[in-house]
Amino acid sequence: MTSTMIRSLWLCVALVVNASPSWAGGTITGSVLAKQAKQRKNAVVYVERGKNDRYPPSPAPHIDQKNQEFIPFVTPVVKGTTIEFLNSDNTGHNIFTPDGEKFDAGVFNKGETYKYTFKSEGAYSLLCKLHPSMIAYVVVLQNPHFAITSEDGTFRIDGVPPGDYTVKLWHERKTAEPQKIVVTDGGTSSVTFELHK
Ligand SMILES: [Cu+2]
Repeated sequence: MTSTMIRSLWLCVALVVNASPSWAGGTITGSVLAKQAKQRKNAVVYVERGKNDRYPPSPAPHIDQKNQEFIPFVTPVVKGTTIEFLNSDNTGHNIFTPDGEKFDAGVFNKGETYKYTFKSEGAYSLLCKLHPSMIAYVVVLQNPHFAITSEDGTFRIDGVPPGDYTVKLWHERKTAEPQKIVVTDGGTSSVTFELHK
């Protein structure tokens, strides 16, 4: 057997191993409909209750402050997640939230960080006492089956264990009816949310 043949054989073995079914749950996709196109993005679509009672925290999320803006605008996390806040501006910033658990990071400067662990589910607005135009949101959820809608209002949540779920939507200003769906192993379930007041 030549070395080329051996290599080809190995390639075949690798392909067969890769092709074997290894479904890791199903997919939830869909879109958000809104009269104003710009309202379709930055909504959080999420599974209300996952199959477990507890989930590990979301992996090391950061929220930066740059050019007097919080980046990103919306950060969904699993309950119990610690978010690290950064300041990349040459000016000092404050972060506080009047919502839920309420916290106030005081003022911190470029290069300094502040960490906060979100213990209760809910949406928290983030504000800065020094710059009233600054706003962002942290949406604290029970489980990691969530997605943020893109510019065109579409979203995709992969790896959801099979089962019956209620899918909900969070939006800065709008609401939408929760949707019931069934997720199957390897299947794709579609949901459409219509935004209203
Ligand atoms: Cu600020």
